[in-house]
Amino acid sequence: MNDFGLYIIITEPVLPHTTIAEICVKNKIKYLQLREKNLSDKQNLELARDIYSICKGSDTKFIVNDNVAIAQLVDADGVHLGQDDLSKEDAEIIIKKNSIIGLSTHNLQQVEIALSQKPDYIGFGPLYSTPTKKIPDPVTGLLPIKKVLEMSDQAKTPVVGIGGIDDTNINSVLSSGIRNIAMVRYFMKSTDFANRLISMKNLINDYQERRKNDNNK
Ligand code: TZP
Ligand code: MG
Repeated sequence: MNDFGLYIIITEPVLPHTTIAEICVKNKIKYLQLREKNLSDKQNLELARDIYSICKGSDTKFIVNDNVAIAQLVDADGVHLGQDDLSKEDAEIIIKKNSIIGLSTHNLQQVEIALSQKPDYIGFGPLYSTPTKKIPDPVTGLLPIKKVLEMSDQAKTPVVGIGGIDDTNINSVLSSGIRNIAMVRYFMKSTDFANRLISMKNLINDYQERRKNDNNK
């Protein structure tokens, strides 16, 4: 299965959106998502165009949150759909063939339904409480992770843990078995994004390497 480590979501960053995108490309972040809920479609379209032009041809795939029309207009690599967005099936009618589609899930029932639709990855959370979502789903905690990973491994679909993750709880999240991680505030509310990104990327990679070595013993 293609686990990828860090997934960066841009929401109200303190740095310019384009700076965030440039740093992600430089550090070969696999997925970069534009998630701006408080901007107009016109503003989102402009941002999406700029970010796409930075990601184009790089290792960083550009994903648009919610808005399938904007994804299609800028030729983005994919879309991320929540429980209240268009279904994967409907989105596929609109967006280009072979687009990456990620689905949000917040409980085991949603995980089962999402996996049956064969997305490219699923998000699961909020693992911890978070003010980033206006109407947050109930906190899942780490207890369901074992089951979520069993289900997603069987479906050969990567899971991205999300919600309230930062430098204080990242080790617990990794210990739960989660291998892909999305964070909004920890990265977006810091002017030190580049350094935070590099240290977090290294921390996750080192952890995965140790786990691989332990499994080979
Ligand atoms: N989906 C579940 S929690 C969340 C989303 C988009 C927000 C995560 O933001 P943060 O700031 O990393 O807690
Ligand atoms: Mg959504």
